[in-house]
Amino acid sequence: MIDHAPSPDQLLGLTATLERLDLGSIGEAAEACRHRAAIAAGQYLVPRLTSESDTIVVAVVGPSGGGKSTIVNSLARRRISEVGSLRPTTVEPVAWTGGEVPPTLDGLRSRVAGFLVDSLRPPPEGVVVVDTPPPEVVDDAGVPIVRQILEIADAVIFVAGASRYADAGGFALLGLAAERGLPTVMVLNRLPESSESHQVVAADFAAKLAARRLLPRSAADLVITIAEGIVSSDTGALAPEIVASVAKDLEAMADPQSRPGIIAAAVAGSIRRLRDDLAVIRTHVFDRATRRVELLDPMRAIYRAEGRRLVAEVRRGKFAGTGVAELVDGLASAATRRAGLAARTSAELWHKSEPAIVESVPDLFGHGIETLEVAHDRLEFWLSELDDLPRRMSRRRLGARNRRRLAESVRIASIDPRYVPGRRVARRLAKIPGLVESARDRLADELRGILETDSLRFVERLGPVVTGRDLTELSAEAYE
Ligand SMILES: Nc1nc2c(ncn2[C@@H]2O[C@H](COP(=O)(O)OP(=O)(O)OP(=O)(O)O)[C@@H](O)[C@H]2O)c(=O)[nH]1
Ligand SMILES: [Mg+2]
Repeated sequence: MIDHAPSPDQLLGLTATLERLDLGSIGEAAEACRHRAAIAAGQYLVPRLTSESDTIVVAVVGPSGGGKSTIVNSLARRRISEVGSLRPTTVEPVAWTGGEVPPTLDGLRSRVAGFLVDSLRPPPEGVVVVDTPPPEVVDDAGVPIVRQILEIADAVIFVAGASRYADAGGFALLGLAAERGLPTVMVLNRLPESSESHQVVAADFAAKLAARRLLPRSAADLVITIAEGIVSSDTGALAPEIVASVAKDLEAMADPQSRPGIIAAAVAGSIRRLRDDLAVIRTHVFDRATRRVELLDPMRAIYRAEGRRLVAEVRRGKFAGTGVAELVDGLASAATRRAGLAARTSAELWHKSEPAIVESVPDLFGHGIETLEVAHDRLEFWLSELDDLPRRMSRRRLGARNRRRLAESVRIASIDPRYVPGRRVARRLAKIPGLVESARDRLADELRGILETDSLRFVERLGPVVTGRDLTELSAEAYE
């Protein structure tokens, strides 16, 4: 078993967190790490650490047209997977199995109808061979399907046609297999018939692989070469002896003595990569959290400054003399205008430092479409509370008429610094110290609240926050 392997429970918790998180707003690199870490933890490590199955999954991968499906058919001596001259031909994985299927294939099995080919002529016992689509075939999220299969495979047969063996896409797939420590059979297929050129091409391929640390040494004999042969229209296969070397390597992987070691290496590789991916995700999350503060702080300061200006102009008496009927309208328009100014300044600032966040939302350059309505509601609420405020602050009962008079004076006093109440009202006001100040403060709170609500549109633009708990899950000690 693996030293310091995380427990299946930890991995299940981690998988749930990874599946729930949305790192799209944090960036493509973080999102790509999240996606593959979720597959590695949930679809490979949990099943491998909880199941007794030692059946291995051998993925046949490589550039389109290299002859992957032809080789699978040739090994099976029957049509397992369609071969064709249109590129790509294979668009969904096909598994060739004698019956037993490890739980690491459950994710694929539920996704792809007709995925399994239970064969009359099965592969060696203890092996499931999966023919994969070429790298350009992607799922709904834009991730190549073959990459996802490489997260759950235990070993690899890499097939490249002679004309495309130096494709970057092929090396990228081999890089993934190497990161996970998967044993990889290299096949150079469809070589010209003259066998002396085989050595030359195989040596060049081996040198390129070794330079990328994808082979331990640059030696042509580490590459299986197959000449272009005759493909049977009946079975889509070459004559079985042509793929004899590949069949032999497959037999070797299937040896019951070898399989536990192959699985242990792949599990260790997945854990190693999972740790690296989690570290990358955490770095991105921290960077984004810092960036969030850098964006939000100045925006909030701009809104607060507009809020202060609005409150100051109300307190200076800009709305003095406005009748009760027009007051809410007047204040709501003023607050909305201030929100529009704050929004424009903030959006321009964000545009300077991170254009992409504001470019697609021109609305951010002005107040929100609901701000005027929100302002109305909040100011109506303030006004309606004035009626009850004297009673609440004095705990005294007041007649309905007196209450209305007092509320009216408080309303006027809140917006007119030069207001002098009549003597009787002044006496009542004197008995409830702080009443006018309280009404004024409540009005200021509502005005500031209108602006703050408008500013939430900026906060939303930055997407969901990754919580401290999520971060703890992503940095669980077992992955350190
Ligand atoms: N004559 C001949 N044709 C071959 C040989 N190997 C593959 N082909 C043909 O090359 C074409 C592509 O082969 P496939 O096996 O479909 O290739 P693939 O790698 O599975 O391609 P994708 O599914 O697109 O990734 C088909 O028309 C095959 O018949 C060969 O050794 N000889
Ligand atoms: Mg194919």
